[in-house]
Amino acid sequence: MGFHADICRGIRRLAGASEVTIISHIDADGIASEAILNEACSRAGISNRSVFIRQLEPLTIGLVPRDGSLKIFTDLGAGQQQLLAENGFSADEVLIIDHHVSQDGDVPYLQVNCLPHGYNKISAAGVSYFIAKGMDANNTDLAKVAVVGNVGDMMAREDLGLVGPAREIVADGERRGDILVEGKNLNAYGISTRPIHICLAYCDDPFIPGISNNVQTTQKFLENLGVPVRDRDGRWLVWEDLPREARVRVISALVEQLTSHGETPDRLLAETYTFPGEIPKSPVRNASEFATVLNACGRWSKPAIGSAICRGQRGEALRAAEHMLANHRAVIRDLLQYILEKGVVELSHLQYMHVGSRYPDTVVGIGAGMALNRLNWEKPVLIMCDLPLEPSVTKISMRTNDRMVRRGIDLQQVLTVASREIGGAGGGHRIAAGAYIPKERELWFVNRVNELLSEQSPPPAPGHC
Ligand SMILES: [Mn+2]
Repeated sequence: MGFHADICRGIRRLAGASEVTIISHIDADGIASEAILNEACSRAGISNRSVFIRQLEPLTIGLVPRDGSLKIFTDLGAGQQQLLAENGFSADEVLIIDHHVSQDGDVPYLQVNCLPHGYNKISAAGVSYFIAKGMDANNTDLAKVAVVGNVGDMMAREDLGLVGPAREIVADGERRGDILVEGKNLNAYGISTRPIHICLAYCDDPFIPGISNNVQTTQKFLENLGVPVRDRDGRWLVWEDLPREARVRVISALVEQLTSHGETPDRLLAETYTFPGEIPKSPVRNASEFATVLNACGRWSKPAIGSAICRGQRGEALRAAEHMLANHRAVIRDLLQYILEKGVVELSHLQYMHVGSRYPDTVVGIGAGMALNRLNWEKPVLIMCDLPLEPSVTKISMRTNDRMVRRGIDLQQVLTVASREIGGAGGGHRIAAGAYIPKERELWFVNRVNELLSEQSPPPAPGHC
């Protein structure tokens, strides 16, 4: 059966329901998926309600209502089918819309999942979008939200733009005028909201020698190029403000900066998705910044606000989200500082540390990713943290980068294998993954992960140090 046939079956199941419960994940992709399905159901006159959960596991399954509604699990569920079966959910009351690795259980649930069909560059919001579009062709106004979910789940990262079936979503949004697609724009976060020198200095993919992590030098670099960093009223300019000619000048200089340091400029440019319907400099003006807004809502336990923003609410909802975003950034800055100051323990193929219960477990992975940019990028970072509600469990967050993934590192695999060996559970993606393990096995676990990483690493090339 093809992906398209699965989508059609999902549409039939959904369109036949009179009442729906959407169970979704609290990250950007989960919130975007929920918003798309929520909107599609509401427009079709299907009564629906939503439940957001951090992870589908024995502790949270009780949040899924036992009623006559069709339970749509989105951005989760594929890997937890046995859990659903064990909890007595029947095949005809469940629809799974996911993009994670699927694990069959005792009950054959209807699943719309791109992954078994070989599409690993579409997120749950993308799959949800195809269902919504199939229900009603007018739902293509949700393409923008689907792109946000895909970008939030790093689907555009490796190829510097969305690829495969996700191109259809981009094209739908572009055709409607909802998405401005720029093929070769600066591959940096914050092109709509951050002062240009900050935007460039925070760029870590690619790492630009002399620019990355160097705000003051970057401001001088721009001034030397004759590129203004402030407008006539003294306000900081953002990348989006720059005329094309000035952008070209900056990019040429950055290419030179990279090549003169023996680095390739391959990752300097990427396709970007800007939303012309949003106010310039708004935090929802482009896909990657919009995704951060959703992540902030999820991580501060207000996913419904993120969903409302996806469904078009602004005003109070956006103000609340901006407040969470500011909070989110302050905590992450603090966490990053803590990791760098306290220092990681280095093993042969891994660097790790334990942050205890100082930070909410939902931001630890982001901190790990940011810390990696300041640490030895060849060794994946593993951060452990306590879970206040579950003292016997330790949460693990791991991050690596594209270069290591290209060399064969797969964090999803090492965490799945190592946690399974001690009765824990792990999952995620090659570049970013997480796990829950018994607290008393922490030391054993980091050594086992180190060992598994060493098996994935090719022997060092001659002359490599
Ligand atoms: Mn996802």
